[in-house]
Amino acid sequence: MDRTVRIIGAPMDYGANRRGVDMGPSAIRYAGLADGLERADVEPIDDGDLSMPRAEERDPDADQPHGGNAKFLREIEGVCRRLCDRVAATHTAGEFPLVLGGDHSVAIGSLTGSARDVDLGAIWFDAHADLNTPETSPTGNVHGMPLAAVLGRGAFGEMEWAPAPGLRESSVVYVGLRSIDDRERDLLRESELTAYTMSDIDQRGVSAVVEDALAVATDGTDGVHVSLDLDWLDPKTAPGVGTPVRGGVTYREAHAALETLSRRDEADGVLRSMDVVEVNPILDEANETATLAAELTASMFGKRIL
Ligand code: 6HN
Ligand code: MN
Ligand code: MN
Ligand code: MN
Repeated sequence: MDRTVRIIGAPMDYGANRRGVDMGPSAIRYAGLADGLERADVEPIDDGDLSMPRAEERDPDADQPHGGNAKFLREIEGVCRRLCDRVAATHTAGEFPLVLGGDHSVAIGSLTGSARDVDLGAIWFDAHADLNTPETSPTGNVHGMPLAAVLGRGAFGEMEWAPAPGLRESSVVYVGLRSIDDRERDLLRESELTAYTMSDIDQRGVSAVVEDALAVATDGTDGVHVSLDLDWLDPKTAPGVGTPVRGGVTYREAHAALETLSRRDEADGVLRSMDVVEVNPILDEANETATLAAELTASMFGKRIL
C-alpha cells in the first residue's frame, strides 16, 4: 500500500436540475469502489458523507446574486466551504482526497481545498465546459458554473471566498468537450484555458490528448486535480447522468485516459486530488454508470488488467 485515499461523499444535488445525483456516493460505493482501490494497491479510508440541507425545505431563489441566476447558491456555498476544509485537512494528513458527488458544483469545494497553499493544475473530463457565470447561465444550475466560481469569473455573492489563488486559468485543461453554451463559448475563447474537444480525441487518440493535458496541468504547478464528470462518456456507456450528450468517449477510451494519468503518476506522483461526479442512479441502468465510475477511479490509481 503506497498511498492512502480518503473517500469523502458529497451527496449534493442542488446544482443540477433533476434529483438523483445525491445518491451517487452510495451507488459508487455499492459498485465496489473500495475493492477496486485495494486492487490498485492503495488503502481506502471512507469518511462517509458530508451532511446536506434538505432541498425541499429550501427556497432555490433565495440569495440570488445581483443580475444573475444561480439556484440554491446559499446551500451550495455552505456545503462547498465545508468540503474545502475537509479536502485541505486530508492533504495536511498526507492523504489523497477522493470526492464522490453529487453534482459538479462539489468541485468548487474540492478545487479550493486542494489548491490551498499550493499551485494546482486541473484536468476536466466533461462533455460541458462548466464555465457559465450566474449572468451567462441559460439554466441557473450551478453545476454548469464551478470553473467560473473557482477562477474568479462572474458574481457569486456569498461565494466570494471561492476564487483559488493557487489555481491559474492557464493550468486548467478540458478533455472531451462537445456541448458549450453560446455565451460560455465566448468566455472560453477569451480565456487562458486549454480545451481539447471530442474532435481532438477523434483526430489524435485519447492517450496523446491526455498526455498533452498533463503537460499543461503540470507546468509550473505542484500537482494536478482530476475532475471526472461521467457525462464525459457516451450515454450508451454511461446512461445514468442528468445531462447526457451523445458522441462521448467509449468504455475503452475512458480507461485508456485514466490509465495514461496513472502511468504518469507512477513515474512522478503528479496526481493530487480527484472528484467523480454526476452519477444519477435514478436514471441509470442496473448501476452501470456507478460501476464504471468505480472502475475508472481504480484505473487512475493504478489497477491493471494483468
Ligand atoms: N455538468 N451548460 C449547461 C448549463 O446548464 O450551464 C449544462 C451544464 C452541465 C453541467 O454536467 O456538470
Ligand atoms: Mn460537469
Ligand atoms: Mn457534464
Ligand atoms: Mn480498470
